[in-house]
Amino acid sequence: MSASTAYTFTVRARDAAGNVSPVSDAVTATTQSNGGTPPGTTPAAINGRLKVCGVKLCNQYGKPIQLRGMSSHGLQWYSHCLTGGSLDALATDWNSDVLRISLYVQEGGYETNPRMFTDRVHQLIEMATARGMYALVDWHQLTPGDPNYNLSRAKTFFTEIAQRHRGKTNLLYDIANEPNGVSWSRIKSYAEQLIPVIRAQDPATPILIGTHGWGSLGISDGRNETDIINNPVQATNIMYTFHFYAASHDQEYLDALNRASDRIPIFVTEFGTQEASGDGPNNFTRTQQYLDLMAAKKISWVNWNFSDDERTGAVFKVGTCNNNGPWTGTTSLKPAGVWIRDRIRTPDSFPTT
Ligand code: IDC
Repeated sequence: MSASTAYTFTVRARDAAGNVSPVSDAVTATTQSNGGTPPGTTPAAINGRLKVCGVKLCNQYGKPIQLRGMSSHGLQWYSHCLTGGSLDALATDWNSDVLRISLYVQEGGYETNPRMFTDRVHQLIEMATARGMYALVDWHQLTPGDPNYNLSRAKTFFTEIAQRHRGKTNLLYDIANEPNGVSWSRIKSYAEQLIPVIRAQDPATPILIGTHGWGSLGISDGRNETDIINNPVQATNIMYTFHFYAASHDQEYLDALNRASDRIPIFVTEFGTQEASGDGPNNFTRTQQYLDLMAAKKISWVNWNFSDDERTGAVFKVGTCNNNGPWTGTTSLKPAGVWIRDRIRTPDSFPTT
């Protein structure tokens, strides 16, 4: 088709559970061919700018949706797993809606070279965008666990990210991975200092806030979601994050997610099918219970992680990244990778048990 050929096409959006929407919901777009993928057929093009609506995440038409996808490993260690080929596979073989870009702050991450790491995040946002995925920018603070320790770094980083990318409609900002050893009120204070700085650049991108007890809604600290419900962050278009590792976190955590998601907007920005170490045996039965709950409630999720480290939770076999693939299909995948790829690709094949 020539570059000037205009055509009309109709896409039927894949919704939360991966269902193709009824024709009445179909989006009709008229555009010009550029010889590539028709605009309007990718998750980011179909759903457009996201917005928190009540306790859900909604697309540009105000319809609740669920995003599913993968988190990178730490960019300081596994950046080489994020290539044109691997991200093509994530977008078109895995059918992932979202890439979480995991920028560790410590442990050899951002603080050691802010310029280089910020540039790499810019590049990965562009790579996700070119493939029609949402880009979830993860400020992966972890040790120390009090996000206030990195507040001034976070202001610098997010100011530049938000200023550069505010024209895009496919971003999400995760401002504090897994706060730990810190009270909810201190996390809230951090969020209320950082959010206005981001909003000054970018008023529209949803902002995700880590919860106490390593993103457990406080459960790992012997607390619970009422700390947040009774003292919410004073800002709009925000969500709270929940993380779980299915072989370590059982019914008490599942119950907390179930309760809290009726009261506050939740995004599961990280989970594993194995133990909290990201290693050890997979518990797929328990994970499926979480996935069923998240599908029923349209809670978006991101799995840890899209790398080839030696742990069971890294989806690729050791050596895949240095060999530059193969990235598609299942030959390079560990068991957790085979399992989670299926749930991202064809979630409806795994109905509630
Ligand atoms: C792990 C990495 C591992 C790294 C460790 C410390 O897999 O290579 O040495 O972090 O940084 C989390 C964290 C995430 C962890 C992951 C698995 O958000 O950084 O990754 N996990 O332990 N929370 C619960 C589990």
